[in-house]
Amino acid sequence: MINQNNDSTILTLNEQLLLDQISTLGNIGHEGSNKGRTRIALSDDEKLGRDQIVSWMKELDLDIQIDPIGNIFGTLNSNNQENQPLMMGSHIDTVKNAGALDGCYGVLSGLAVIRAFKDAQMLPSRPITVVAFTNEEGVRYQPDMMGSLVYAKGLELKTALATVGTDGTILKDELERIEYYGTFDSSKLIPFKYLELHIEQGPVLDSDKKEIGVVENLQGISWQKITIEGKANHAGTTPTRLRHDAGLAASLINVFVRDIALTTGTTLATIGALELEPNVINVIPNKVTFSLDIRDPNEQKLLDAEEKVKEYLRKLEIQEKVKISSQSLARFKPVQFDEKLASDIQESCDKLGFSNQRITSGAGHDAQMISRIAPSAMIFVPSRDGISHNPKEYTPDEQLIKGAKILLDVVLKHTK
Ligand code: HGY
Ligand code: MN
Ligand code: MN
Repeated sequence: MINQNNDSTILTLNEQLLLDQISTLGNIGHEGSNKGRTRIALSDDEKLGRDQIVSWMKELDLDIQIDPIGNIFGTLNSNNQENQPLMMGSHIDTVKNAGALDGCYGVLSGLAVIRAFKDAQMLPSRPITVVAFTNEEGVRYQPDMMGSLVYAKGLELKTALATVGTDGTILKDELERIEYYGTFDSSKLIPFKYLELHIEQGPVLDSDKKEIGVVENLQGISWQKITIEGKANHAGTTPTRLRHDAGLAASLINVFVRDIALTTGTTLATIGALELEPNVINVIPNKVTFSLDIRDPNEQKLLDAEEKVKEYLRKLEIQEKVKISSQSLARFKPVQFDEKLASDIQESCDKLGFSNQRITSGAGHDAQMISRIAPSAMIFVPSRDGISHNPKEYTPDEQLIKGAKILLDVVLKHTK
């Protein structure tokens, strides 16, 4: 018997199974004690995570497809197969020493929504697809949000496949090695709408004591790799005036970008990865390579910050007698999400009685790429103390369930 009235009071989430799956996936790549888990994109541990997602999709009897960048699509068919799918997604790759929720929560909640349809023996009015996108974090292969960017035609597949990782590996080789170099032509699967449920990863909802964030926009992101070449010399015999100190120059750049952030009050700047050469205690570094992550919700301010950095690098070359080069790794403008879908989310919060507020996403997400090809929006739940990209990332179970209930309610609105 297929119940066609699709009333959310009949559809219920298997809450415990969702929480159990978050914990099971969170154990894959776990490094023990308080080190969290590490599932860098296309690594052996991430393959184990992928295999786990695929097996849970099989349990739900979904139509599973892998595309040539390794995106994993699981689709619940409907009685109107010709309708475009309602899509939910996120990612299961992580940064180093990560929490259990970033990305995984959204993918597993998508599966929980589909499970609610299966448990109630309800066929949606359109297919429902859950996607785990490849390489959202961009830790090993830049840019980040790579799988969703290729899917949204913002990056050529062959360019992505040829990407050289920070470890010297070629992305396509690794995709083949973990057996996720798929053949599915995902350009045929354009979503009707896209929803992504995610932890906020910042402090706003937690400090404002709100249960749900209705994400209306996402800030601009600029990633670059900066290389400084100086001159190695003896730490004990080289007078300061004769130094070509690449390490010093890098430190000055860090202070400079912090000043930009303090001046605008909205720009954020981070040097997250840095390598000194020869990296020994008594040698002035002759080379430093580091990442520079600059973000701002306002495109003009982001452009201004990039311009200021460029000018400062030229000035520093003369001042410190070093050579400085920079290579762009990722550049995404701020994104406005679909207002109709955002108000659907807000309406569901009000109906279910969950406190909520509009919010800007500080983090990058696959939704920002999918918004190029379909109306997209995001639902946030609070991160305790705003902590994320850290094993201490935490959201209470009851909060995770509230987020999944909103996801289910909004999906139902579009699949009746
Ligand atoms: O960098 C980001 O904001 C995302 O986590 N990839
Ligand atoms: Mn994420
Ligand atoms: Mn992340």
